[in-house]
Amino acid sequence: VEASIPEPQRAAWKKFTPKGFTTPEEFEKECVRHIETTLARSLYNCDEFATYAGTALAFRDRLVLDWNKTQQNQTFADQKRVYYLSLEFLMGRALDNAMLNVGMKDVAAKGLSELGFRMEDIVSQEHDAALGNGGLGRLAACFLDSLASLNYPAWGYGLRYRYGIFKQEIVDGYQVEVPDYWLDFNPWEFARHDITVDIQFYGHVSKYQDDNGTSISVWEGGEIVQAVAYDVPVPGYQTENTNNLRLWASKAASGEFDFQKFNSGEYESSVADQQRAETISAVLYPNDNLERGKELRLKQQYFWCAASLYDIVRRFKKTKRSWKDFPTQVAIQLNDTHPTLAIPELQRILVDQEGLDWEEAWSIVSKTFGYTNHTVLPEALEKWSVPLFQHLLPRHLQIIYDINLNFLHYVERTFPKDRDMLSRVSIIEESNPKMIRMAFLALIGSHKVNGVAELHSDLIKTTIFKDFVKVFGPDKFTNVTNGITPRRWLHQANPRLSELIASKLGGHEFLKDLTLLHKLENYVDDKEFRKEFQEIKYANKVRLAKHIKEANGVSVNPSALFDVQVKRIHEYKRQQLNIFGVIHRYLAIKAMSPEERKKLVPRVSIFGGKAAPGYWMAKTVIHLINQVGKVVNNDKDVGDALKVIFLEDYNVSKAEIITPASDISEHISTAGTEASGTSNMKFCLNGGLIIGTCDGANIEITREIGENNIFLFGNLAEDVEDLRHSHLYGTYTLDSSLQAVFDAISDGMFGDASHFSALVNGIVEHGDYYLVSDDFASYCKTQDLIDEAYKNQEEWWTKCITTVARMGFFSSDRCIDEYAEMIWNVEPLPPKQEQ
Ligand code: GL7
Repeated sequence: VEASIPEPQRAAWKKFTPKGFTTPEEFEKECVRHIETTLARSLYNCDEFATYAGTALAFRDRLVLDWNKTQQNQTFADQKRVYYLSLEFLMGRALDNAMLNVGMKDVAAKGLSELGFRMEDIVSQEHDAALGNGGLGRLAACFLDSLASLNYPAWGYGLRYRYGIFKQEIVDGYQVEVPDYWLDFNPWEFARHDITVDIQFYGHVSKYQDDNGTSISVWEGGEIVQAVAYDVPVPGYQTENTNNLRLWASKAASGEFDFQKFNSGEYESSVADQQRAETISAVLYPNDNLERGKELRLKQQYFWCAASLYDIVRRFKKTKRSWKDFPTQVAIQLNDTHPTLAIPELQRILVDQEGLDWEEAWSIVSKTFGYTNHTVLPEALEKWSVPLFQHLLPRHLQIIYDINLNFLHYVERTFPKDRDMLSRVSIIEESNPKMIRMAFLALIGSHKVNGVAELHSDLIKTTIFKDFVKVFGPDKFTNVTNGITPRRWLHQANPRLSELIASKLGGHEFLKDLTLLHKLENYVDDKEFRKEFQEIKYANKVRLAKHIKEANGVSVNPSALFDVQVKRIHEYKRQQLNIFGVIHRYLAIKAMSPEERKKLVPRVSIFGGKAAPGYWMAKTVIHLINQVGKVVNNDKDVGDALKVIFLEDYNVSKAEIITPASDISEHISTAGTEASGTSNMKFCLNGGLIIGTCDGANIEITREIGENNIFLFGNLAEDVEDLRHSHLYGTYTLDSSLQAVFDAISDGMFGDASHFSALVNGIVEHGDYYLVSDDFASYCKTQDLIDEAYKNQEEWWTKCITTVARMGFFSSDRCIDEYAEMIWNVEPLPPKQEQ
């Protein structure tokens, strides 16, 4: 390809390709140029936002150059690529990350200060890219960072929502949702108006005979919506490698604008059709661990899968290889079941459009996909009704039926005696209406299925996929324990700690190989190091206290023990257990003499997280936390001994402030419910300890850091079933201190008790599904142990430092290498050296 361009042209191009800046002066020049010419602003109306924009555009120029080279390099190398399909990418802010990855933050900071601005103020102007709900979406973002940093040829595919996850406001103690329109100014995306795909919906299937007399199915009629590509560069850390995240936006297809209507004066309704097409990618569904079976959601899924598959197939076809090479050139990872439609879609492309026979096509399809399961919660498992499917995607329904038929024939032959097996493993659930079980389709159409922590990967094999282990054998199932990127969650969020570590380890190499952290164990007893470590934690707490003062108007003491639970609000995550514990503590304080109170370890209980807008119980929990805060924070008897804070609108950029400031964080889900959790890893990496149940990745964290460095409590996953049973059918008495908490609530101590009756009754009368009462005593006892441990400051800091030193395993780099080796079979592609 290169040779086809004449030398003089190449030389001219090379001569004029921008080189990018390296000094503060060069950065300033680029920044000012963008402010003046791209934004049409000047010295006299240049505020912090304009300066953010100028800075972002200057760095974008730099990323784009690397990105162009990377894409060209990947095309020429013609090796296997990974495609990560995810409906959510919770990216957060991009500028700080770009500056650090390129290694030019200091240069920019110097330049900015010469222009009269502080780096911190500029960085905080950026709007979070919040195209995700919680852990699942953030994991996808960490994976992109690792894929780029490790030089894997990889693309992310997602949807370009016009509205990301809603903004949360707290009004009178209640959550109010405000739309997150985030695209006013987004310098990080490139609209590719030339890269479009027509996506079909509805219609019917007709059968025809081709020239050889074989029957072919043709999907006809219905409507067409256009997918337009928006590309986002994803820079790697200290590498030129810059990958692509392609997000699809929906638009009315070009032929779709109804000129008939237009000419007959129905201009408005013609525009309305246009808008209807655009609603497909308009909004992120705000549910975490819950599926609601809405038609528009299914439309989103197909729209995105079909556009991505078309794109992937188009790229493959350019290589002129034969179809059997497809699985050796293409690995597609399904982030949960949301992209499962990609499986029947690829089968449809191969059979209906490319003319392969069914068996050959299926052998290609089922070697291409890998499926990651992220939850065993029954309410989160996707099922779509057959009538809805029939209406929206008639051809795909036929294909799914055929996949199922072939599969069931195989099962029948293999297990002729187990007559119930067929209905248990069928993709179609024989309910009314019939339902398509997406997890089964994903599993059957993939060559590997993985869970996200050891316990979770074991659980899927004994619960939801038990029969499939018999059918396919255990080797189809594997585990990849989640991880986090140390670039964002240590280097960016906690720069002082990152520098301290670098000063002891002889550089920042640990940010690329996190296992190097183990060398910090040599400094556990080093006085200077300990002092510095403590000072950093204190400074981070001061920063959070400042934020709390600004946001909540409450003064908190930075020397108090900061106890943090920030994550989506969900009954299984048990924020209710935490707030009941806080009430218990409050009652205890009230019963003490002033002398006794003085001996207490002062505590700040910090909560944050969004409730799904339709999740009433979760909203009640938020309300209770705020009501408790109102009472406790204004009680003169309590003073510094206890403060209760609910931080509004928890998101990635707030997490970057909160995580480094925690002393103890709570990961207290009912055992067996949290697939992994990833914020647990972030807190430990930042030198905070955790209180947790034996659930998800807490178990592996314990194994790595040692039992002495974590506060575990509560029942085990294996006991949950029996405990639930005994609530419903056994004799059972409520723990007396929990009873006292409930009495305080029903006495109206925190306002109108009727507001909270469902929360209490769920435990007292309706079986306590999440086993709050079973774990309450053990939880409170463990909180007391934490107070005791905190009093022994020397030992406390030893635990914190040891924890950091032992967190090397939880880098998302390790995850990505595991996926690459066990599932994708792809190799890194280092950037080409400049000649
Ligand atoms: C989740 C799990 O709940 C969470 O434990 C896990 O860490 C995360 C990433 O694997 O995936 N599953 C899920 O449906 N959501 C999650 O965050 C929304």
